[in-house]
Amino acid sequence: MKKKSVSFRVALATAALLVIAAPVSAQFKKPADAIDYRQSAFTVMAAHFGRIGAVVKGAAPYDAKTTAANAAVVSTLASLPFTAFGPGTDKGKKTGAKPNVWTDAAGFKAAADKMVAAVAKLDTAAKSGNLDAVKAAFGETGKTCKGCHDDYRSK
Ligand code: ASC
Repeated sequence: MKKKSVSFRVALATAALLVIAAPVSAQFKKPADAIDYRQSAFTVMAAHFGRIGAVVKGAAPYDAKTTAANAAVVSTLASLPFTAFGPGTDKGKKTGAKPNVWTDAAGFKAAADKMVAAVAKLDTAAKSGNLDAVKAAFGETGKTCKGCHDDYRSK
């Protein structure tokens, strides 16, 4: 193999560092990839949020450890979808996002932040092992999901 020059090595190391340091938001090749990513994150969140919902509604037994694990998943994922609503990701594949996600970006961000904050409280409540606290936090979180759906997502 041909020996690589020092400048080539430096360039390679710099590129590798840039990749590691890049924010998650910058890593989509095309709009459809961003849409897939955010929809996938929402799908997994909804699955785990729904499992907590079944407990809250009494349709499934309360197991503190399982509920805490579900809340931890939701909490880990909560902020991820919002890295994937960048400019130009309003099309490229079917999306339920309304145009005001982009025309009212500040409002959308505020709604997202509310959800993320509510999810953090749900996570804390789930870790406490107190079902009443989980129920209350679940209800508050659900309101923030609905608020964003009402305003920024087409039915
Ligand atoms: C869910 C889920 C949502 C929210 C929302 C709450 O379980 O998938 O998107 O709750 O329906 O109003």
